[in-house]
Amino acid sequence: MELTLVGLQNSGKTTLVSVIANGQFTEDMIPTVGFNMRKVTKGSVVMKLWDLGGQARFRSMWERYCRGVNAIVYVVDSADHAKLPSSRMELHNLLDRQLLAGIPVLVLGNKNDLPEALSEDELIDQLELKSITNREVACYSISAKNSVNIDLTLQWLMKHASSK
Ligand SMILES: Nc1nc2c(ncn2[C@@H]2O[C@H](COP(=O)(O)OP(=O)(O)OP(=O)(O)O)[C@@H](O)[C@H]2O)c(=O)[nH]1
Ligand SMILES: [Mg+2]
Repeated sequence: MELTLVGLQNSGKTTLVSVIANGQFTEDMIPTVGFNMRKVTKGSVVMKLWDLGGQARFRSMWERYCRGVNAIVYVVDSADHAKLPSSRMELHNLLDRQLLAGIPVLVLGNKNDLPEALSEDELIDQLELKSITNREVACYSISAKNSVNIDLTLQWLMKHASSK
């Protein structure tokens, strides 16, 4: 199974990969330059995770690394209200690409341990997820830091492992 993680810088993509891989949370993270690839085995499934840089200068690569994957994981910092409009714009921009048609998307509102974090329903609203009707979309509120809803996330991903 191949997955690509995208989303704005500082949303917690690399942190999430490391939590999925070995349960480790680190406060001091280095922004991803370009991309990282990590293979993680869960049960009988080998997941190939493409973890892309979220800074503006790397966003033009997102489409290329999303082509042909089983699912796109779009990570949002649900406590960073100021960045939500640009997060919404980048998400819809990406999903408008013809070559990515039909690929399921899992939107993760990360950092739900922070008091100002938006709920799932608020994220669905703010990111206009209801307007995406040409593919499967799910949205979970998670905390990579406290390992909240990581099991739910993995379940969703496993469900899409064999759907390609
Ligand atoms: N409070 C809180 N902080 C988190 C959580 N997940 C990640 N962080 C912090 O958010 C910061 C950014 O995390 P990264 O994983 O580097 O973010 P990224 O999305 O990979 O960023 P780029 O590689 O630049 O795109 C780090 O300081 C993490 O410790 C979380 O669930 N809760
Ligand atoms: Mg990163």
